[in-house]
Amino acid sequence: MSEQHLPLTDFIEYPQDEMIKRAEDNYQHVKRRHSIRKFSDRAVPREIIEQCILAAGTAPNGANHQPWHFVAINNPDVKSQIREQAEAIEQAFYGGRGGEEWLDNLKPLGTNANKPYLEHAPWLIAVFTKKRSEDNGEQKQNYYVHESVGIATGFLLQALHNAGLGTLTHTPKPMSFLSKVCGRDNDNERPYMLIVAGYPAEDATVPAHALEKKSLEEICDFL
Ligand code: IYR
Repeated sequence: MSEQHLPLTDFIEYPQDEMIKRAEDNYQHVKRRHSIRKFSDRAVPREIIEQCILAAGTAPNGANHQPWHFVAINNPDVKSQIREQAEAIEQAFYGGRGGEEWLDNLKPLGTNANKPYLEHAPWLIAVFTKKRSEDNGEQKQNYYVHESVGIATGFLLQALHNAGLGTLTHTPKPMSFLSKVCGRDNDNERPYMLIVAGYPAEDATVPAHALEKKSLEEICDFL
């Protein structure tokens, strides 16, 4: 493809005081995103999920090959298959497979092998990485696949939160069952993460431990 550039016309410049306000407001907004594990079964329109996945698809990525695929699941039968298989894996994990240190580190979160939210939440979004992408029937190599899909998943979580939905990242280990359930069991794609999205249940809680965030000094140096 030949190199063609277009003028940047959609960048918005704000006065500096407004930039500070926007940065602060965004921090206040994103810090209200919490991983929740009790979801309401209230329906969420598909259009909201579509817009959030479109937002995820704008993430910066290697050579713009967009090495991701999303499977948005609302079907109760598919959700119950996912719950059943995820719980079997988590039973092995919590039964000892996770190892003593990991299981100890999870205690403050109060998580266990029961995952009712995989059925209760209206939407599960399975995120897949792709080693190669197709371009006019041609296979092309993808680059920085994990970095790219990680950023896209971050965009997706932010979009879902911004739309007013509760979210949870779920990574049962191993996750290969998701490939089969989602019909993407091939040599090219691997499950990366499962995102749960919906309204929080009325009695949803946040573990106190999860609210302890490192200070700016701890996470950042300015040189
Ligand atoms: N996948 C398990 C265990 C788990 C692991 C981490 I690291 C967490 O931050 C939370 C849970 C589960 O979902 O219970």
